[in-house]
Amino acid sequence: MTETTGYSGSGLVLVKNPHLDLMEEDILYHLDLGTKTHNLPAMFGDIKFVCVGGSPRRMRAFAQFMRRELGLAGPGEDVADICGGSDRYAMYRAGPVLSISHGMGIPSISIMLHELIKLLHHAKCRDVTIIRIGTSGGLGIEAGSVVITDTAVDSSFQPRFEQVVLGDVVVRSTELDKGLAEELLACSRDIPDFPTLIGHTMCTYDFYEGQGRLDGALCSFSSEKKLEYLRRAYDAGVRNIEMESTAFAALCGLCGLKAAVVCVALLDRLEGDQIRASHEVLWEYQQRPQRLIAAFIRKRLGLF
Ligand code: R2B
Ligand code: URA
Repeated sequence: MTETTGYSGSGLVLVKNPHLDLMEEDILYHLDLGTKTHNLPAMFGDIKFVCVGGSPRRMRAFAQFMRRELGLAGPGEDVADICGGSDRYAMYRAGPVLSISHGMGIPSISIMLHELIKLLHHAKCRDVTIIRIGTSGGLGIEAGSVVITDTAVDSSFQPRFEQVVLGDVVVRSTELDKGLAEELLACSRDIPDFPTLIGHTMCTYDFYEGQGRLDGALCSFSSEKKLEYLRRAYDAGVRNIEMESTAFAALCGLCGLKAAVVCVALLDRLEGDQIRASHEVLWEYQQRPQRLIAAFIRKRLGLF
């Protein structure tokens, strides 16, 4: 069974679940928010940009950075974790920007996205752009390069996300918004100090065997087989590998959210498996997608 992407002429977020209307209260358990306990339209109704990324610390730093970029940061001011009552995810606000962590892998990002998308729906948000900013392994590209995903593909290089529902496999499209990807690439031209490119992103269920690494606790293939697989991925258009993009693209697409994935490559997987760069270098790499997204948001808000 294949499902198609959702469109909403009103700019509202589409939740495709008839049961939600019948519920008296919706508890967003992992976010520690709810429709009865919180005034979601007042708290979130004016959100226009949602940025998600794996690590709580990085998403906090991003919110602080965005507050400075938007001229909202008072001296010594800190950002508060909106999901402070839950230690699963962290959420921060910077004006019209929401910054949320999603943990590692598809199950973790899926749970967060179900609750985030319902939150945006309950809050009656309109015209929201959602961007995953993350890290990845590069493929045939220089470490530190930033990849804007045109299509998220699975480990067979197919643009699909398979979700098991009641024991059946449901296949979902992983197309992302091409116009948004081009708009982001155009913004990158104003940031010349690192390379940015558009390419396919391969999403896997594992960091080690699933990404063809030779350095996990288990490995049953040779170095030649690994390189043959990674070169096939490169020939199929894959320029980086990470662990959330197919589920992110599928869920956001079905719910009518314009979505993009922007990840920095921490290494070139054709050259090795271990991430050897220093903490300082890695921290600077992780700021690159943030700088690009800040430039994009500032441009969208007319703050050149
Ligand atoms: C990128 O980095 C993490 C693994 O180190 C994973 O969440 C991903 O997609
Ligand atoms: N994240 C991944 O998923 N893979 C890498 O190689 C690096 C970061």
